[in-house]
Amino acid sequence: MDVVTFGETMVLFTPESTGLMRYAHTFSRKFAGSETNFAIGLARLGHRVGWISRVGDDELGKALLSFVRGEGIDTSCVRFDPEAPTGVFFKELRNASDINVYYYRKGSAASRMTSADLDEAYLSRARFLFVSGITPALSENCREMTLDAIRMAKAKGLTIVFDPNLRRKLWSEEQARETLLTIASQADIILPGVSEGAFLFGESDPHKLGQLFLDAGAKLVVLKLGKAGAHYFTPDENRLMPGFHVERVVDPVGAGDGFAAGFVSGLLDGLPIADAVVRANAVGAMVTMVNGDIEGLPERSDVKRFIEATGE
Ligand code: KDG
Repeated sequence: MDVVTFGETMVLFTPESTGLMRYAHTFSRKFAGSETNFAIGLARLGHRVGWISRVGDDELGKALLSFVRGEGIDTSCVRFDPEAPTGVFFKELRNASDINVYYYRKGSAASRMTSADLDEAYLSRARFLFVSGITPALSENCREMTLDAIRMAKAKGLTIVFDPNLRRKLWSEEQARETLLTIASQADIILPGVSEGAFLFGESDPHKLGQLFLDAGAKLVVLKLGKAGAHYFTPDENRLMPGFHVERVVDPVGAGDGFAAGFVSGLLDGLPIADAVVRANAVGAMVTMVNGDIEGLPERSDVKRFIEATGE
């Protein structure tokens, strides 16, 4: 396996209409969760990914698991939890720049994961562990599990990739800042957005943020700048890689997960960091053109075409 990740995937209901969701009567049912968005992105680019989680022993949990498995993700470490339901969320697309997310996930099956859901032998089969800052926000047991997964993976020599994925609805500012900084100090590679950097360090200048994340412990920081692209920082160099122009953004949710998939895919292929960031920018941009977190994730040939047609 190339990459292992863990976290909650939910059933996603999206109104068929734009505007206020209170007027929506028909919804399409999809599935989404930062870690499986990322995992499916990687699988579509030809990599092998394993996902650790729990879903409810209910109809939607069964559909979700079949779906993720059908996208080529190894789900041998996903368990059905008979005691709790599969999490659900709604995505209200009032318009492409005004999107609200409503969670119905408290006490969900995935929030009941513990360190016992981690299998050391399974983790050690991969080269990278992808950690999202959403999982430690789900519950105290998930927070402990996240820290244990990082400890285990580091001991086995995996590279830890961390996307802070700040979700303010899930925890208090103090809890979020403390835990995300702790994880940042243990990650090898960190993929923050500027607003997450500002939340963590009270600083919005990209150069200063890059240095702050390096000082916190990361060896490589890729700071996401939205449509401007991304700026990477190592102790030896830093470089801004411009973003791709997108004619019409339909749904930006999930772009960060696509970005992470593109970037890790580049590293798995042995690309120089700059080229991996170009792939990340391209995948992130392509995700925004389609409604849904995963529906716009491209295959390898699509990315190549997009970069040639739109790129530098
Ligand atoms: O990055 C997109 C995710 O935020 C979305 O898929 C839902 O995982 C999700 C979450 O917890 O918000």
